[in-house]
Amino acid sequence: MKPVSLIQFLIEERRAGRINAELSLLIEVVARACKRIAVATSKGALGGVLGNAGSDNVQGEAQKKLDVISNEILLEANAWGGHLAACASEEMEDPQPIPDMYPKGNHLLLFDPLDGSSNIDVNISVGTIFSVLRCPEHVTEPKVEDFLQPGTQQLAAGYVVYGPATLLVLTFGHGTHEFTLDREVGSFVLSRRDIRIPEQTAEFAINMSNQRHWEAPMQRYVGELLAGKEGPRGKDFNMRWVASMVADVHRIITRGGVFFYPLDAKIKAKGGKLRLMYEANPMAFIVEQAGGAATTGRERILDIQPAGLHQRVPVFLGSRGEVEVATRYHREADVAHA
Ligand code: AFP
Repeated sequence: MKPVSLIQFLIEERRAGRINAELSLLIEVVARACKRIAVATSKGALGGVLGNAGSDNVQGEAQKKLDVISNEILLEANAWGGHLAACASEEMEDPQPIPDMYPKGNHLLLFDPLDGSSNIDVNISVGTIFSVLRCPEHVTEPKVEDFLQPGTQQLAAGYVVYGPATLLVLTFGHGTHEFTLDREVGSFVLSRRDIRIPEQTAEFAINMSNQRHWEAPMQRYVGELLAGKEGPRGKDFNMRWVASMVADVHRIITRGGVFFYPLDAKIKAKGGKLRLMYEANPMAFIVEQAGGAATTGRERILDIQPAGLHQRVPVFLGSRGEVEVATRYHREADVAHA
C-alpha cells in the first residue's frame, strides 16, 4: 500500500468533515515544530543543549536548556499562522497571546514542550504533549479562564515521542493514529491507523519508590499485582517505569499496560504530580480514543472541570480492565470511610 503522509491524512480528515482548515494547519505547524525539537534533542552533547538552563519554571522545577528551547520553538512556530488565539505551556505562568502584528484564529493550544526532560541528559526518550481547544466565541484576548474547559471539549490531542524513532500520535476524537517521521524525506508517515489498546494486561507502570506514601487502596491494588499467581489476581504482572510519560504511554498504546501516578502523602497538597491541562487531558483523550480508560482513581479525567491552568491530578490510564479495578478499589475505600 502507498504510504500516507500526515498532510494527506489531514486533507482526508478535512474532506470527511472531521476537522476544518484552521485545525489542519495547526496540526501541520505543531508537527513541523516537533521536527525541529527532534533535531535539537538528537544532537545531544554536540548541540551544546544538555544540562540545566539555570532557571525554574512556573512549577518551581529546574528547567533544562532543551525545555526552554522546545518552548521557544513551539511558540515561534505557532505565532504567525493565523490559526491560534493564544498558547499556554508548562513552562509559562500565563497564556501567551498571539502578537498583534499577526492574524488571530479560533483555537487555543496547550503544551508540555518537553516532557520527561530529566531523561535528556541520560539519552532516554522524551516527548512533546499537546491539547487543542476552541477559543470561546467573541473572545479576542484569551485569559486563563478561557482555557479552563474540561477535557471532553478537546478538538485534538497528540504527543510526539523522541526515541529511537520520532513518532507522532494524534486524535481528533475519531480514533488514535500513529505517524513515524521519515528522517530522509522529512515528513511524518502514517504507521498505525485506529490503534486499539488491549483491554486486559499483565504489565503496569508506577514509581514504586513512592509506595509507602500511597493511599490504602493503591497499596492494596499494587500489593495484589505483586503477589502474582499466588495472590488474589491469580497471575504474574511485569513492571516498567521510564519516567517519561510519553514513553510509558507509547508502550501502553503499542502493547497494552497501565500507567499510574497516584496521589501520595508528599504531593497530596498539590493535588497530584501530573498536570491536567497539558499532560493528563491530552493523554486521556488519546487513550480513550484507542479503547482504553483514564481516571484519577475516582473520576474520569476528561470530565474534570479545571480550576487552574497548571492544576495537577492523579493519573490512572491504559488497559481498561486494570484502570477499572484500581478505580473501583479507590471508590470502595471512599464509600467505606464516608
Ligand atoms: P520531568 O519532565 O520533570 O522529567 O517529569 C516527567 C513527568 O512529568 C512524567 O513524564 C513522568 O511520568 C513523571 O514525571 C516521572 O515522575 P517521577 O520522577 O516522580 O517518577
